[in-house]
Amino acid sequence: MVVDQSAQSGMVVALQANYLEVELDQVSELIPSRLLCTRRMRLSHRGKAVYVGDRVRVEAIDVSHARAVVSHVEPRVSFLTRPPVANATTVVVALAVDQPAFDPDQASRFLLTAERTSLVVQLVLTKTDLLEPEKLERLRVRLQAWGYPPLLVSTGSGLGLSELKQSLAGSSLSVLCGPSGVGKSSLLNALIPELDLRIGAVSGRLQRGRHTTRHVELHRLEGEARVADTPGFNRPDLPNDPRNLEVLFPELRAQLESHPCRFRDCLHRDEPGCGVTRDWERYPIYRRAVEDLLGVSRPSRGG
Ligand SMILES: Nc1nc2c(ncn2[C@@H]2O[C@H](COP(=O)(O)OP(=O)(O)O)[C@@H](O)[C@H]2O)c(=O)[nH]1
Ligand SMILES: [Mg+2]
Ligand SMILES: [Zn+2]
Repeated sequence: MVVDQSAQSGMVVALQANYLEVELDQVSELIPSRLLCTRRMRLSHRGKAVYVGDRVRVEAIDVSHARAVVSHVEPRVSFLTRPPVANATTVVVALAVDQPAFDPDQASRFLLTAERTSLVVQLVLTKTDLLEPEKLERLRVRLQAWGYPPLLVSTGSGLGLSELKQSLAGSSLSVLCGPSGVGKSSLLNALIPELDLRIGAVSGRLQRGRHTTRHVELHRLEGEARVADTPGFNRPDLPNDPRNLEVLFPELRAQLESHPCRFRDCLHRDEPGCGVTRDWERYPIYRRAVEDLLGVSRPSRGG
């Protein structure tokens, strides 16, 4: 075996049982670009976890077996839980125009979770081939009013794929999330042809039970940009304090920026003199989220 003692830097792109798969920053003819790594004892002793997206230093590279040891983890610029991803810069929320039908409540659950990360949130509307142009335009205008000008895409017609690729290329690590069946894997396959992810109503890899835990893998686009296809990320992760909900709705955020509510602790419900308008589509969703956090009981639907 050939051991290269020089240290190299790279990024953890997948976890496999106790191993880390690391892609090296520097491509060379002498060293395989993807290495299966263990952690240096020092790291595992300190209980320092290493996650997908972590920037690491690897040493003791065994060139012939593509093995190495992770000796150091760089500080993270961001960290998402459920599923854990380090250093993400953008959250892409994929929602279908149909099949599954567009559902504003489900859409909002994903968008609120995405907003909770404080990262850039980009909305992508998939399967646009399934909707007539006028209806599609109406949906686009509607989502723009939510504060999310959507990228319209279709792997069927090819619409918007180059724009999506360009948008992803501008962010070093994008996390792709959205309900099952909206076409996330199809999109990644279209953008990265050598990928060949399983397509189906439910994620094939999970179904086969190869990864029973939530599993994330990073895929390289052009250059340094990478994208993660997340199997989960669909349970809303709401703040404990309802006063922190307003920042998660961009349309409310914008309203408060130009016309701040004069009450500092206002929840914008029925407070007399509250300056927030009620004439925006997601106001009822905002209000329900506030009430859920307050533990206000509502009559159950259908009695
Ligand atoms: N009509 C249409 N169907 C699509 C499109 N993209 C994906 N699909 C179909 O939607 C289903 C789910 O796709 P998949 O990529 O597995 O979704 P995922 O669960 O979000 O990864 C598959 O049957 C795909 O063939 C699209 O742009 N248009
Ligand atoms: Mg999938
Ligand atoms: Zn108010």
